[in-house]
Amino acid sequence: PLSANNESRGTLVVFEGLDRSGKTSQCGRLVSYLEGLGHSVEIWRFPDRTTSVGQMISAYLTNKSQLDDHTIHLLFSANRWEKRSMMETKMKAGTTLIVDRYSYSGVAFSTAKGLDFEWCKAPETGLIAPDLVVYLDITPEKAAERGGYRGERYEQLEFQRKVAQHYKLLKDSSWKIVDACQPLDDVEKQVKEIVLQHIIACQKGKILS
Ligand code: DGP
Ligand code: NA
Ligand code: NA
Repeated sequence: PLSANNESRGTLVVFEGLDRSGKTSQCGRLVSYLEGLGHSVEIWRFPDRTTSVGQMISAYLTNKSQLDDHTIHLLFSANRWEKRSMMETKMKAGTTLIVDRYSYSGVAFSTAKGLDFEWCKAPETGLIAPDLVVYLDITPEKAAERGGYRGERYEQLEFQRKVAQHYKLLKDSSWKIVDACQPLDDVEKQVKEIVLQHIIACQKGKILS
């Protein structure tokens, strides 16, 4: 695993939250902001639907295929694993990665279906640990009101309620929770502050060590 003190290592920032919590647009705004400040930064997302594993996931999410709950869980995990070495390469080169969903989605969505917590966590072990997780906190009802559900498999209010409950069990010391019911510009401002502070703290830690 990558050490947090690796000299020129980029920072791994993960965004999590329910569907329609605003992750994708906040990630975009944040990356533009950091680029503007001269940071080396890239936006990533999981699932990455461009790979062959990702295409199987996409077919499942759009209800074009049926898969056993355990099988799709492992495919989501495999999709993160197939990107691991590229993530490591980028981070070692000093690039900060802003990632739209990661292992917490894997565990929250599958445990919401009733799968065992430890079983769900196991295949995530050994992936690069995030330095910071920004959780965009929105009630399932507010998220549904925003509209824009694309009719994908998990985009239903009742299921999103379960996902929200399971996300709450995953919160750890790497998490910063942002109230995503606020106007988008306020969310953006808070996200920028939190992430920039964290990147600067990580860099200071590296210089001092
Ligand atoms: P997105 O492209 O961010 O809208 O994600 C697609 C859907 O897949 C969304 O409902 C969240 C869900 N999802 C993302 N990652 C995982 C995962 O690792 N496991 C499971 N079961 N669902 C996931
Ligand atoms: Na979605
Ligand atoms: Na999204």
